[in-house]
Amino acid sequence: MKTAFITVCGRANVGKSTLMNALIGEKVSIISDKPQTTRNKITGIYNAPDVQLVFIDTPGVLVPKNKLGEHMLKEVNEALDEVDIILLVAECRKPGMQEHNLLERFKGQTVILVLNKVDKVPKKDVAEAIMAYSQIFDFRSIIPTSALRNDGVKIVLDELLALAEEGPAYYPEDTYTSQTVRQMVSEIVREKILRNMYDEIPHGIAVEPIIFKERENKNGEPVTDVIMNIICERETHKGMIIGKNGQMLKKMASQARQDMEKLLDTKVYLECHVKVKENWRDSEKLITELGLYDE
Ligand SMILES: Nc1nc2c(ncn2[C@@H]2O[C@H](COP(=O)(O)OP(=O)(O)OP(=O)(O)O)[C@@H](O)[C@H]2O)c(=O)[nH]1
Ligand SMILES: [Mg+2]
Repeated sequence: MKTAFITVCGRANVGKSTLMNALIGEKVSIISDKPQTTRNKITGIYNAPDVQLVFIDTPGVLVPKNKLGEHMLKEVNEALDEVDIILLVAECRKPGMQEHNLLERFKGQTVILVLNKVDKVPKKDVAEAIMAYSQIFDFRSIIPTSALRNDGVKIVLDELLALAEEGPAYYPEDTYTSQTVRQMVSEIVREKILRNMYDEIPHGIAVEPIIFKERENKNGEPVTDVIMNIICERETHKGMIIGKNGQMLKKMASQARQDMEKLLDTKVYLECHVKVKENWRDSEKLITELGLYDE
């Protein structure tokens, strides 16, 4: 068996989660166009005969503005400990402060630089970025990709497979994530809020699973009952999330339900309740109560 532990890191919104999902071929991490979509270390597992690659997707590196931000940074730091290979994901431009700081810390480690979103820039920008990065760090390789269009992803995968070393499989060969179903279902709801809400609202959301239960309906078919609390930071945010006549919440819940039905392969009854917990992002007690970082 050949294996490798790979941490996917970089600044917020560069496409780390999109890349990991594309590498694995499954939707493991949620994705949105808002920075700070990923809040936890998320393990994604690539399995093929005699090889297992264990990826850890991480929150975008940021200067913490609150207790939640501190937890997110801690997740990045933990994911960078005892890892075999680092995938540094960046956009096709010259390295900025975040990238310089990370590379300073990666000295002597095996780092593959993924220059993502090549579909958005002229070729000359890609070439300039490659030049600029290769002058500041000895990368194992530099690979331009469009994770969104699945361009270059196979090259990254082949490079990782070539670097995998003899070792035991860490996860059963039929799993593609170590997240629990409850976690995945909560993340689906958060993704829909991130995609439909703007400004400060999406950043101040947490999703708390209240009930998650499989049963059979009267025709003997499997159904899953899911009840979620959507936590937001202000009464005004609550109003926007629910929307006029409840339309916004209904729309987001319907999008979430469809994803859950695909994930669980059962019919899903989803109920979402919106609650206000003022400034929960700055309260260690509320973050703990919400179970966002209990391990
Ligand atoms: N044009 C283009 N957009 C991309 C590409 N890869 C990702 N995106 C988009 O970039 C946005 C951010 O993608 P994510 O995968 O959530 O980024 P991330 O780095 O995981 O972000 P955080 O978790 O917030 O740190 C989404 O809107 C993606 O659809 C790409 O190759 N090309
Ligand atoms: Mg992410």
